[in-house]
Amino acid sequence: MRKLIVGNWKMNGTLAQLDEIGQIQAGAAAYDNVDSALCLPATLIHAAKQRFADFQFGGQDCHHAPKGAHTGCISAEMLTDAGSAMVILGHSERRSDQGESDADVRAKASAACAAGLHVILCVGETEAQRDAGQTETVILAQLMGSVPDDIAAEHIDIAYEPIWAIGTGRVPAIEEIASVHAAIRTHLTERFGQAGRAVRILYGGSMNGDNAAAILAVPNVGGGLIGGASLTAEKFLPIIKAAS
Ligand code: 3PY
Repeated sequence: MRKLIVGNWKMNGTLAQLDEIGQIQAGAAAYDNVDSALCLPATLIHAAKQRFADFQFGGQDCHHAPKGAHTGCISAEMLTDAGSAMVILGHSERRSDQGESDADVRAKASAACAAGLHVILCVGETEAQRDAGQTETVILAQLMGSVPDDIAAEHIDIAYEPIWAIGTGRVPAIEEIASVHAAIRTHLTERFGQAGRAVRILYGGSMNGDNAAAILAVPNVGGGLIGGASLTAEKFLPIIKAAS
């Protein structure tokens, strides 16, 4: 299975960063056996797609409704209109900052698929849940609650992002990553049959050029969702290279 390396720019980047995006796109072209993409602030997607038409861009959230009186929100159709191919949904920062529930994420995922977007759906446990030995229970409950039953498996990837590893420089042991990814794979195949085997399960949380090769070699790790290390070509390209 081809690996997918997606940068999550979060609330970073203005038009001044278009040149950096150009360097990422140019460098990533050398690794044509890897799928790479950047999920940008919504304000940058159209300009980036206009300048770098061959590269894949995405958003970081969308509303569940197609349009209407939702001040400040962005619909899935607006993301496709701006040039997005994908959208990150259910990131832990949105689950905590905006109070998004599994049901919210599920509704957004259905809306995104209906608009033709590929969904990268995030799950992850807190440090307290991990310490209490609840990691698998939490992850499986999030998958059950937030992945729509009728979603076509080829339209979704799952990103496993332990919350305590995001932006902290800490990563789980390789065995922990292997065990959570295996549990996610079992859930997907039990639920979606053969199609569940083709869903990529990305790892996210402090992935960088130094640890990417070891993490990407773990069975059932189909790529990475990268935060801070995706903001510059200098840091992001080594991760894409490690996936090649
Ligand atoms: C991180 O690695 O910081 C992320 O949250 C990626 O989504």
